[in-house]
Amino acid sequence: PDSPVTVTVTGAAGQIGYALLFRIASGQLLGPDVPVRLRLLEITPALGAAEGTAMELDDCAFPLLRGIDITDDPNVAFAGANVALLVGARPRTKGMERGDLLEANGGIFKPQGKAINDNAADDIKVLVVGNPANTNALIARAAAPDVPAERFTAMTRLDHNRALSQLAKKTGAAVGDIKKLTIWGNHSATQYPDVFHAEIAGKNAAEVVNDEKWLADEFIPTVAKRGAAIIEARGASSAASAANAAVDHVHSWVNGTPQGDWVSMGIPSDGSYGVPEGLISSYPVTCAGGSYEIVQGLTVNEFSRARIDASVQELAEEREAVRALGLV
Ligand code: NAX
Repeated sequence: PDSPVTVTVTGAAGQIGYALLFRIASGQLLGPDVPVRLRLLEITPALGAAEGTAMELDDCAFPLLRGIDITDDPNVAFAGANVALLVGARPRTKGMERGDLLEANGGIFKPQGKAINDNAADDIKVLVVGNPANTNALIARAAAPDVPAERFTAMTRLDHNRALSQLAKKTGAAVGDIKKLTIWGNHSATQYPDVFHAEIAGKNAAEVVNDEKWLADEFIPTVAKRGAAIIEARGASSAASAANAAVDHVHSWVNGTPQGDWVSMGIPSDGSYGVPEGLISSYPVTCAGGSYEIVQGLTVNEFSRARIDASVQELAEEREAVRALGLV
């Protein structure tokens, strides 16, 4: 196709934006023969920094990059957008209660959802990266009644990739030999990385590991608290790995998942696996033809059930909180 795909990135001047934009422009998001047009949305004081990043993008002379627009107006940013990566968010600062955090992010994701509703292309696909990602996606979705709900997704692919890597380290397997791992629930410390259906070179991963104590006391907390460990080590939060996961998420959604494997995406629940309908919760999904489907029929053991329920409970509480604020 020679007409470019329009990709909008919010928070474009931030650290994830800096790691993300060059990969999109180089063709890694959509494919090596798909031209892209970038739209960068930033708050007014960061427009200069976004301009600087755009200058560097120009200086890469990417053959697929057909233009860059920079704006602080969501209506302009999402006009004709085919893919929207909502990265910019209000971080939790010292002393901030969860209610304050949700309210501040409501002030960002509600107007952006409306701007997507009113301006984006019919095939718009939205990935929310900015935290709290699942509930920010819920807020944006609620503000976009004309867009099919399933187009609003939240990123748990970084958690998925972290879990793959930890499991590979533990078992000595190559990452590429591990399939069918799942992140369930919220992108938060309650998330549940599930290895019970995963396969390592064709063998059941839980059987290969054969160590429930390691799963409960090492694997799950290491994956769930990896973001904090990165901040501790690096003095800044995950950026390149987050950008990489965003590229993976959209690439899978647009170009499909391989036979015999699946990925994790935060998506509006249809009630599958006992998750209340409408919550944006992470599921195992396969992708084909530009859409995704929840992997059905997996047996959920007691170990998994308790952990999925706890994370989903947190999502339900976040939904109650944003309901009380009139955001959904
Ligand atoms: P930065 O603070 O470096 O960048 C955020 C950018 O967003 C800033 O340039 C800011 O000006 C911009 N921004 C703020 N409000 C905006 C608005 N209304 N419209 C447009 N732009 C706006 O943060 P960064 O490290 O890039 O992280 C971005 C978000 O990703 C954070 O919310 C972070 O918590 C979240 N993350 C999510 C992850 C996930 O797995 N879902 C992992 C990585 C990351 O922690």
